[in-house]
Amino acid sequence: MADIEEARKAFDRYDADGDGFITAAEYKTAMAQMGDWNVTESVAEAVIASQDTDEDKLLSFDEFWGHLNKA
Ligand SMILES: [Ca+2]
Ligand SMILES: [Ca+2]
Repeated sequence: MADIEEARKAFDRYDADGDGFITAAEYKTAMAQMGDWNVTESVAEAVIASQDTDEDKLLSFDEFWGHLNKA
């Protein structure tokens, strides 16, 4: 069971504009800031798609949290 406070902090790090959704571009930028330059646009899109249960190309906190608890 993941910690929801920690998950929220991690989510906020990815959600650069704070609109409550992580886009592929935000994910890519956040990974680059953490030093992972291997995450290209298409890798970021694949990561978002793998967790995006309603398929709107955006990762909501519920989807992010659901994925953590599935792992
Ligand atoms: Ca956002
Ligand atoms: Ca979604």
